[in-house]
Amino acid sequence: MAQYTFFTNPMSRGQIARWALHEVGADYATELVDWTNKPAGLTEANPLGKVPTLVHHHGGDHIHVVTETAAICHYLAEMHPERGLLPLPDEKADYFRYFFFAAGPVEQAVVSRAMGWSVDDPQKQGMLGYGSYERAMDTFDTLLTGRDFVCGDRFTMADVYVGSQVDWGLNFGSIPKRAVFEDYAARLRERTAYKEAKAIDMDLIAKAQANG
Ligand SMILES: N[C@@H](CCC(=O)N[C@@H](CS)C(=O)NCC(=O)O)C(=O)O
Repeated sequence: MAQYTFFTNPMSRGQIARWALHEVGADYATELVDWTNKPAGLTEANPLGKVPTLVHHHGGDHIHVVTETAAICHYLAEMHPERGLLPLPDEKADYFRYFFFAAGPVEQAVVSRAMGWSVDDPQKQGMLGYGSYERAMDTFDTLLTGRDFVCGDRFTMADVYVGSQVDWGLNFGSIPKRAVFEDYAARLRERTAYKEAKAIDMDLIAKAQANG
């Protein structure tokens, strides 16, 4: 049995987790999830029925379930420390700050905008974790300016998640096409693990489209 069972759908945030799996060289088996007929294994592991969901097999019946894409990325870095994707002591502040900023405010700002939700009242904006879409994007821009990666000049697992928000956002027009975002995404697209993971998901998407 593979070390991990990976519930995913190629057209989902599962693409981020697959990239993370390839960054750590994980031994994993993919369980493709049909939205209209979810496998029992998925809903047993994750009652929310969302992908990505990762089941870590420790031998025998002992498993650990990890959900939430950001948590899956960091968990994989923890389980495979030899890959050097965890932050060094001096990098931890940036690592966690950027990781959580991308998983919280950036994600909420982008999704809210996609849903057509906006709040103009400054007082009500104070209750939103991201303030406003414009504030969140300007802050994201400022955070990424002047560095190659989240932790400076060294790639870490935070870049898989933060970078995926940027990569996905540029492809789907949900974040602005600014040089800082485009340059960062270009650096990340050079990663071998990124290319391997995307090739698998693009192939699955092409096959699904060919089958109608
Ligand atoms: N907060 C979750 C969101 C996961 C999520 O919404 N996944 C979507 C696909 S991108 C999904 O599983 N949708 C199917 C459904 O809700 O039934 C994460 O970051 O992993």
